[in-house]
Amino acid sequence: MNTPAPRSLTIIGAGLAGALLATLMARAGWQVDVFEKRGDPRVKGYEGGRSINLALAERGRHALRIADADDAVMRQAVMMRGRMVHSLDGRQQLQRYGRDDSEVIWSIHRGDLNITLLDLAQQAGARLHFHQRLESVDFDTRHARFADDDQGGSRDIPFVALVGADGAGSSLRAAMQARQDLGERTEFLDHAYKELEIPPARDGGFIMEPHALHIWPRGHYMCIALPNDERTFTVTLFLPNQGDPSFASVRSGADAMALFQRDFPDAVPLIPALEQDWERNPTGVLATLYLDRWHVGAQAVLLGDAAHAMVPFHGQGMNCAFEDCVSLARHLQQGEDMEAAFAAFEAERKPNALAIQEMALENYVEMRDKVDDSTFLLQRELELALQQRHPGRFVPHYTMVSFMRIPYAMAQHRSEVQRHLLMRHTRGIADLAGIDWAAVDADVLSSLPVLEDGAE
Ligand code: FAD
Ligand code: 8R5
Repeated sequence: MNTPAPRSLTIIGAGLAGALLATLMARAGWQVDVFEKRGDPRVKGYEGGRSINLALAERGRHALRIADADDAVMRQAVMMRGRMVHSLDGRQQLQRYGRDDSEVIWSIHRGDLNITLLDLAQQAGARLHFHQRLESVDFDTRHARFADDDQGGSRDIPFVALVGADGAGSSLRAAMQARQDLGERTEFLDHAYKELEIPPARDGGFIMEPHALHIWPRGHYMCIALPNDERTFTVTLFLPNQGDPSFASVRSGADAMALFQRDFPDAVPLIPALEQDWERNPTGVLATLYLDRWHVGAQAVLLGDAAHAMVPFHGQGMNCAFEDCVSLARHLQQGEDMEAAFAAFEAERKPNALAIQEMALENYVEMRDKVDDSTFLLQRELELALQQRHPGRFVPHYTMVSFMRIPYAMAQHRSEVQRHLLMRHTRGIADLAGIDWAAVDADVLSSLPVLEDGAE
């Protein structure tokens, strides 16, 4: 094979970010090759993890719109209007995420989404190579070695520049780290998760409210459930690794059943294969990955989970990865040389990735411990009232993260200011009637400038 031309990219990983970036760059006239260790999901059926649904929010949708993928993806999406909070006594209460049905998140099928994006990438002219696992990189001769886990054997492929879209366990990251210290650090959360399934009702419909993200908050742990378009729900139990209850104390399917009967009794009749699911499905680990550097010269750059894997509690991992793709594609097309484009991309995205990583960790405490707490609910009421009194100025935290495209770091900073304001003005007060509105309004006006959305 000849040395590839410039304006050429070799993308590692045909997952969510790899497939989207391939589409964007091939459309811009670049020569794009994508190497994926798994088989083509369009041929054999999806081999990915069993977790089939993901929450898509505005940041992700915006990126899909740029790639003309939004319509195809949204055809199978299930609207989630808010949190359906399940109390221990079985009561359910919907807490809306936004003002109306224009501010909602969407549950989408990971396999279908991946297939849609792969089709688009191919139509745009990207070449997709399956069963090609990146094994090693020779940065001096600019060759990457790929192993074929299906047929056996391996081959060396020349490259101009590599993009690591190969997920949290990135092989490209390991190869880059061997070449230059990336300052890699992984922080494991002392909690893990297990997935279980709720099948459709006897009549074939949804057995619970479909248009919500269900949460069973229980203090130090929680269950959630997201709807699938095939009328099932995927339930995820998040539990500490140590203590009681924990993955150390709940070991067998029978232990899990006992835990559910005690703490999630309304969910028990909905999960007929609870014990089998528990024993069959692997326990998932949760971690945050921090890097000081995302690129090595003009030769390689990381994005998505490979650069900044995060805990799932804000439902933003994919959304953030899609924003990365749009950003990298923009910098590459601006005509800068490859190294300048990688550096500008990293400078733009790294602070924002860090911000959503931190907010994701914080949202675990909110979901598992606060959503049924009266202080939190009063602060939430005040938040909504202030949104109405000061449109564009006081914007709720969840709205900035999920329904806007302002940089995550800006959302984080404003949320911090707002959180303190909400705490100050609700202290010792039982309901909104006790609020000193003049004082709150003055505080809002002095501490929160009007917010411009990050529309491009
Ligand atoms: P991936 O989608 O993981 O893709 C990586 C690809 O690289 C894979 O196809 C893999 O096979 C391939 N690969 C790996 N190693 C190699 C190699 N050596 N050579 C070649 N190919 C390789 N995010 C949200 O925004 N909302 C959610 O609701 C949400 N829910 C989630 C639920 C679960 C159970 C999990 C695990 C994650 C969830 N996320 C969610 C996070 C989201 O899945 C990730 O942030 C997103 O997939 C990152 O995209 P990526 O392309 O960087 O990585
Ligand atoms: N990821 C999500 C949210 C925020 C919901 C809220 C939370 C499961 C492994 Cl835990 C979680 C959210 O604040 O009310 N939006 O989308 C997705 C989440 O977990 C996903 C399904 C998950 C990794 C297991």
